[in-house]
Amino acid sequence: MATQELATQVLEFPSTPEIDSEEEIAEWLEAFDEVVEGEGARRGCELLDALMRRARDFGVKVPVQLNTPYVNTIPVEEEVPYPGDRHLERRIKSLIRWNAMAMVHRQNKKDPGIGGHISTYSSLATLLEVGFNHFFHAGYGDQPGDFIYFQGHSSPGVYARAYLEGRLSEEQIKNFRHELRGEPGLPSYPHPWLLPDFWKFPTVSMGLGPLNAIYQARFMRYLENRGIIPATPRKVWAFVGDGETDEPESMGSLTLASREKLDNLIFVVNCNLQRLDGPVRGNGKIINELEAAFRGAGWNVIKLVWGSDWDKLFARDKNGILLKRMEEVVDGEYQAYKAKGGEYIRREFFGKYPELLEMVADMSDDELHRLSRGGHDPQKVYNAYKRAVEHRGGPTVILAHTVKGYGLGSAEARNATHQEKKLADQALTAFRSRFEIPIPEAAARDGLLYRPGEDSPEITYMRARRKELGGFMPSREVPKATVETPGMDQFAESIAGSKGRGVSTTMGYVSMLRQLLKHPQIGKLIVPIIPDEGRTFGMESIIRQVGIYASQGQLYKPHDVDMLLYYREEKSGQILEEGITEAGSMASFTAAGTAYTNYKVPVIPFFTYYSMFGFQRIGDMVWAFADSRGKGFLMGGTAGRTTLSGEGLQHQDGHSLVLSSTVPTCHSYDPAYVYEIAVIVQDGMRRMYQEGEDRFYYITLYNEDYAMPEMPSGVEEGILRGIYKYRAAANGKAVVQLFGSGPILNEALRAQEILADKYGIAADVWSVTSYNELRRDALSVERWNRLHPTESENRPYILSVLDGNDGPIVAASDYMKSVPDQLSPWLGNRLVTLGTDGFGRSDNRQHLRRFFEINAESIAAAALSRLAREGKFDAQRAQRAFTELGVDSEKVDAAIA
Ligand SMILES: Cc1ncc(C[n+]2csc(CCOP(=O)(O)OP(=O)(O)O)c2C)c(N)n1
Ligand SMILES: [Mg+2]
Repeated sequence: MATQELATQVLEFPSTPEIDSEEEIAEWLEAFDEVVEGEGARRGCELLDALMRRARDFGVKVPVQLNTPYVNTIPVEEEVPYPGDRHLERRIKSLIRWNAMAMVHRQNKKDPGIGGHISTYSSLATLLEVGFNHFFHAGYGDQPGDFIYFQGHSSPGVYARAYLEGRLSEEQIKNFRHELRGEPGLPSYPHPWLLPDFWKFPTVSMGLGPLNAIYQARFMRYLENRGIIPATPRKVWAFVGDGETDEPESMGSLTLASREKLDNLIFVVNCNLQRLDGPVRGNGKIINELEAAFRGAGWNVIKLVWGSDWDKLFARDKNGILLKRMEEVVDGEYQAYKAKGGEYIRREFFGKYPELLEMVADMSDDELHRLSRGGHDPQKVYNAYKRAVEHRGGPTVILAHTVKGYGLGSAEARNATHQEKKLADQALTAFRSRFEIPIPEAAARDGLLYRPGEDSPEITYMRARRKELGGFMPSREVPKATVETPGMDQFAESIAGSKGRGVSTTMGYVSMLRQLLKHPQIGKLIVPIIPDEGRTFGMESIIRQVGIYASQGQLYKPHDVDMLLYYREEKSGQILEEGITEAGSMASFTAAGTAYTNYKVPVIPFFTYYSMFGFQRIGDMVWAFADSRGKGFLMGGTAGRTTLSGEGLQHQDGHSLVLSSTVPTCHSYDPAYVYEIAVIVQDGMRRMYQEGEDRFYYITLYNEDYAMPEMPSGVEEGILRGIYKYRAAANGKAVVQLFGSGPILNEALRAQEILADKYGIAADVWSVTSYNELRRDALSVERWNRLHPTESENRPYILSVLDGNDGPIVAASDYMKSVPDQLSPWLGNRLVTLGTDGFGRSDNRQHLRRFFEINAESIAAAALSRLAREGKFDAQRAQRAFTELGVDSEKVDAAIA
């Protein structure tokens, strides 16, 4: 029968066999048993797999089975022996455990409330140590080695190892979480900003590590496929908390990793079954839940559930009763076993079935308590890592069963263990005995740090292992900046103006980008990133020019292939077209923006997106980007609450400039003209890539078309520092100063004409490219003045520019009033701010600007009103002006409407 016909007769898989088929089933099972017993489990698996495939060919509906039994994925007979010195490695690990615990304990005794964590690392120690001793490569040729995203809260363990290695001093360890004492200290968590030669990746905000790791692995392939770096066996390892997997960021991009066949990516989920408050899945099994999710997403899943001491019990388990019991028990119980000890385990776990009790009759309670979990057994961990490293064709996740607070006595596996900072005297001495720390009991009670002598077997071994693997980790290095960035001649077209043609700043930026991509030296270093908005921004020509990166090339003939601007995908494509994921795009921006240190290639990312869906949606990722000392350009397209017409409340952005101002290394600009963008981008590239400054940019881009003027002479400094006079009053000395930003500069210019023509008021117009830069300058000048009362005062840039320019200042932009208000401490009551506070509306620009009172008429009326208050203009005349100009004095306030 043809498959087609069969497919129409799809059969449901019966949950219970029919009575009359029992005999047949028994025969099949017998045959299967023979295969497994004779040729091993793997053969059985192959057989089943073949059967399933055949069933599918015949259209037989096969039930989806995403979970395997609650045992190790790697059967004991397939394990290879451990290659290291188990005894010495245990000694080393014990010392690290001790010092990690002691550094937190001591600090909290000395400075109660300073915090720190001891139970995350205690569960992770073996998983990290097997990696450090056998897997984590520090370098490949002249390329850096593996990338490791550590669980943020395990930092004390990573510090303690570096202390034993002699890389961190005792003084640093003693100043854990005391960074501000005039002595070298250590930050709480992985922060490249604070410890720039050590940490590479900030991970402590849950979910960002796993997401960034996926895109890092993908970006590595991108650089390889584009021929920018050589292909190496380098891996990205991400150590993730099981609680952390609740974050949508952790799990949201799993399919990208399998789709892109990222076999350079390994997740290790530390399944200690607990998060901060209590169990992760008390009523279920986090390992199984994650297994199904990862397998469903196409990952290679390695369950690492049980330690080697269970193997002999499995060997005794002829009828599967042990496994049955393991399947029955939920995580809340597994946690309780570790918290309550051997007698409880015997009664509650093994006691359920007489055969099970019998199975462990010869074991003491203590032995039952010590029956280990996979993530604490170096032999099992080694084998899982080996499999993961050797796996080809896709990413691997290792689900490692561990115990939170392992070895911490009464804190082990308790709900409160995450918050535990100090141990009682008795717990400290018990820890010392259990892990054989060679210090006197009294010293143990004080939580003394302990480092064996330089020539001790432990230190010698650690160093030798790291030498073999290429050096110490983590470690962050920044090569000296060598890029010669282009001068303004590169931007000739952008500063020439549009010769009267209406263009938007977005269009101007896109052609600037197109030119940059052609630059002989830096062209190939540009990384354009877009989350499915290329057409919105008119970037089709760039797609045609440099292609979209597609690891598989283009497996189809695009329908528009005959057109000039067809959808071009290729293996060496330059654009990262991420699809609809701002978080994923930001992760790519992070990988690209830190490539200057992580890959030693100074690529220059331009991430162009819908400004509304930037800072407010992925602000935490931007913060981590800054911590990473990331560089590049965030380009906020479709900016402005009133310039993006029609789209309404959820799309119209009037506040990203408020949010961007909160990030210390982010330099925000709100340019009106294309030449302003050119000056900012040119200088930004120079500062970041030629001078090596740790900074990045946020630049708004608007979609309103108007004539772009040619760049006037001498405005560069003003553009960069935040303000310059664009057009002075035509007749007489100005009595009012009008500040405009973005397209609202045009409204200010129109207001200037209205004031002059209708009311005889002379006004100057200024383009304010960055209130935030002006504020930062003023704050720093003011601080200096405060700290040096005997010296003569310096003046903030904004005040020196305004010298001799009198009268009230009306500042209008397409952003919230708090943006210009950043300058109020220095402009005092001269400042009148107009802005777009409140929710957006669906209408056109004209109506939107009237509604938000930022149109030319509102600006002019505001100027007259202020002049009237100052006695410089007749108040009645000012009130009439509102009516004449169509500004409704009794209209509802957009800020609250
Ligand atoms: C985004 C975010 N939310 C909350 C926290 C606070 N927090 C720190 S650790 C933690 C629990 C972590 O549990 P898990 O991921 O299971 O790690 P474990 O310590 O158990 O290994 C929480 C909620 C955080 N660091 N980041
Ligand atoms: Mg956990």
